[in-house]
Amino acid sequence: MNFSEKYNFRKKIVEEEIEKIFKSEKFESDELKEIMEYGVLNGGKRIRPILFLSGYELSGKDFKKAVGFACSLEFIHSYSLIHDDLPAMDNDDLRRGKPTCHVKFSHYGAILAGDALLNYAFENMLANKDRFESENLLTAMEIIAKASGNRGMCAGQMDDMGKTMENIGELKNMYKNKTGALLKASVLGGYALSGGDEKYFPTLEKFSDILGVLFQIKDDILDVTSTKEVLGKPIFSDEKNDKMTFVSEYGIEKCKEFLENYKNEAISLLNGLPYDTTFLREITEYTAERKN
Ligand code: GRG
Repeated sequence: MNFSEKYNFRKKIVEEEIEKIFKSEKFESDELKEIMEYGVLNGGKRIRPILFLSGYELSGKDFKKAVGFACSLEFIHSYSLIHDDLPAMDNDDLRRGKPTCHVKFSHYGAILAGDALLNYAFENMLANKDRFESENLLTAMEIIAKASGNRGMCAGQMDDMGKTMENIGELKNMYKNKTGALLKASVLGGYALSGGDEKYFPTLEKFSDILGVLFQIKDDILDVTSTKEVLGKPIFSDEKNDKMTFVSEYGIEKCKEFLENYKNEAISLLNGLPYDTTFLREITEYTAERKN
């Protein structure tokens, strides 16, 4: 299989699993279920669960065993997007080419669906408890819990919403938390769930930190070079919101240079691991070259 076949194979399996979860789960409120399902199953690259599975299979395990658990990363990511789109935050009407949850349903529905998805993510991780060593499961959950809250994504979102970035160091730190933390937790969480050798954690951490920066620089570039149709959301949103970005600070050409350098640095870290890192290398390349 070439890279896109491998990627799409995993994407399809993850999406089928999410659909299965929504079908089999008992929901107290059909209205809430509808909004949660819409928020998760309306497209998306599914890069976090796919990264999680790549971390899981790094030490030679079969990724299929971890698919159920991996869906939790998409639940957390989807909650963050639903809340990010709200009028109190980025106030976006379009996500993945479709009306955002609060536009299609209601503000309270979008808030509650986000809350429910975050909680359900952890319920779903625990639903997998008999399939994995308890210690590995707890370590993976700890990594993901820390990355999602005040030590990671929420802290980054808080800074993005309320703080004027004074310099590139502050911008990088905000991105490291807002976007990078969950991407990093996806790789490390998957590796931890597989019981991978702790010795290689620091290298994987460095790798996924760089992957997060890479992802964000590309996001900043796409915001000014892509189209609404391809991105599925408005372009020039950072400029509109008067936000400092890598592109506003350095310009597109310099950012493309950064992408190349970070990509090479990430790949050389992967080359230092005693595993088959082909797929993670390909994901890194895809992150730098993606169109949406
Ligand atoms: C509301 C707590 C809270 C956090 C929101 C992730 C986030 C924090 C906001 C999203 C804002 C944004 C556009 C960030 C840039 C990077 C990013 C996370 C893009 C969206 O993720 P993709 O590209 O989206 O993986 P798909 O649609 O493919 O799932």
